[in-house]
Amino acid sequence: MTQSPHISINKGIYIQNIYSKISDCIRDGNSALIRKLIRQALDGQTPALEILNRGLIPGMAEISVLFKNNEIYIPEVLVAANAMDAGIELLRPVLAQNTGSYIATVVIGTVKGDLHNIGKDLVAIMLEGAGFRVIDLGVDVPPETFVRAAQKYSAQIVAVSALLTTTMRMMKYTLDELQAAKLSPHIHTLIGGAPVTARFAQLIGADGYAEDAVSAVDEAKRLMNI
Ligand code: B12
Repeated sequence: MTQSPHISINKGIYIQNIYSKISDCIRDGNSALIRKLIRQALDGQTPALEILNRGLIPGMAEISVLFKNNEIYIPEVLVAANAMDAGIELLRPVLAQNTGSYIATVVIGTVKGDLHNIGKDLVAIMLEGAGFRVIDLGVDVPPETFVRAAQKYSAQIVAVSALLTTTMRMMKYTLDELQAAKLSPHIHTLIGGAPVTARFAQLIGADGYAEDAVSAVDEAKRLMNI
């Protein structure tokens, strides 16, 4: 039976409403309500990626603008980041589902001196969902820890995140350490984070760059010749 146009328009408005409520929850730091809304949306068969891209990400983008304009401060940003994390945790099992066999192993982390984890976590989740084995080293990761993990897990890709202009240079040190370690076979490096550009990636000799989590998957596949 085909759905009546009224029902589908109403459903569209309802979903749109959920997206904007999810965004509001990020701003208000309301983790409890965000969990409830995401469960509702998932129960209603809303794709997890849509919830991420149309609810959570715009919510965090709003926070970024408010923070930049000094309309909110670190404590509010932290509360918003916690709500974002609460939402991501619910989407993780859906986004990171994979078939069981791995394309390749990726070691990922945020560079030393940098505590931003949200974007790096999203990249990790999307890579996992696309069939990569992901070893997440967390935040504030020194170059030598990247090298040791790459060796230990026989990684094919090392993915490095930085969100501060002051920690971008740590990406170069990390890549230099990886190169100096002469790991064999050659490890591909993939970098990203809000201040990072393709030009910067080229400048420091990274093999790949992506501006968001979805294109990070394409870029990782390109590096693996898939
Ligand atoms: C949340 C946040 C925080 C939170 C972090 C909480 C957490 N658990 O992560 C807290 C409050 C702790 C924080 C602290 C600080 N922050 Co802050 N923070 C932000 C904010 C508002 C949002 C970042 C975020 O989560 N975005 C959402 C995610 C989804 O986007 P994303 O991180 O960009 O990730 C995407 C892409 O970049 C890409 N990507 C990310 N990583 C990778 C990795 C790879 C391999 C690839 C391929 C792609 C990729 O894919 C992701 C998904 O699509 C940004 C604003 C901004 N415009 O970025 C400021 C911002 C990054 N912070 C800033 C500053 C200044 C700080 C502090 C120095 C503030 C202070 N005075 O203490 C401290 C630094 C602490 C430290 N040592 O790291 C500045 C940086 C300015 C600069 N030019 O360097 C920004 C830009 C805000 C601003 N406009 O002033 N911050």
